[in-house]
Amino acid sequence: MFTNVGDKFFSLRSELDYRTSCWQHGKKLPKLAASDRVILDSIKRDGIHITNLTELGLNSTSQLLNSAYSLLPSMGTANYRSSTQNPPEIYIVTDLPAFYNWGREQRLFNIIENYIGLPVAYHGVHLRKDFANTEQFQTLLWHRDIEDRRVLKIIVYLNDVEEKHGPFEYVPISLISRSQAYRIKRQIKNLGGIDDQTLNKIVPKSAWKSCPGPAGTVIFADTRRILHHGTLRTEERSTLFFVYTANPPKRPELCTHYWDNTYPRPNLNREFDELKSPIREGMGLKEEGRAIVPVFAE
Ligand SMILES: O=C(O)CCC(=O)C(=O)O
Ligand SMILES: [Fe+2]
Repeated sequence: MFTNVGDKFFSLRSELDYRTSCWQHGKKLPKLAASDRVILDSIKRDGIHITNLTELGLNSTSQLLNSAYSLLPSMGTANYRSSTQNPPEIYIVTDLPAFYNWGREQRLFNIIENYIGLPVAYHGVHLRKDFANTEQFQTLLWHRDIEDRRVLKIIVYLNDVEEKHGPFEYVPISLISRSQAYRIKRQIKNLGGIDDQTLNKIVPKSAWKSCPGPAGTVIFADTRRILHHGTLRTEERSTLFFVYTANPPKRPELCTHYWDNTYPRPNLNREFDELKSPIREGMGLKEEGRAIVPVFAE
């Protein structure tokens, strides 16, 4: 009982500190161009904004794509068809400048800082290939991410994504009532994630919003606020995931898999010389200008 009261007090205190910090930081938020404000307003309102690389027009995009497309052929070379649950193949590419630098473009950071309302922690980048599956598991189940109060992911599609490639899918915030939200929370607490059949009984499939799109589609999503998953697919899907929270996040221990050894790094042989960074090893977080970024051992 005392622990319970202690926990409640701690959580109230931390909520109060969070709100105070947001209020204080509100005066320091960077100004945005009108087109970037459209992105911010849409993430604030809906928890999501969908655009594409051309529309964003960032200078480092061609380097990002050259690097991603040179690494993709080395992924998913095993025979994956034999199992009903094929987990994705993920490369940590956080310490490769072509990937890292795209995700720290100042315009992106300014949008994200305005959204999160606090100094930003940029946790890193995954290059990811998802395979055909017949059963829902891991992020194919409906869930909300739990690393922080706001978790902003930028997802870039590297191939055309139709229904058969398993697009990102979510339930619009405005279509979930309080009682539905309560039932969803309980199911996630009990099961970790919800399959399509179970969610359909709480929020009908007609309300779900799938996000197909051509290669180059860019999805800004607050994966904490929106109930989401990757749809079951019959064909491969290749993507990049860039991940940001406030600094420090509420659960920093859950944010390390963008730079620690949870997933492999690509095996860079001579062909990939231009991708190599002089600094390779993930070491934690440091402050750089307005933002907190992972640091790498020299
Ligand atoms: O695979 C997807 O589209 C969603 C992955 C996911 O749930 C996440 O990165 O938070
Ligand atoms: Fe997620």
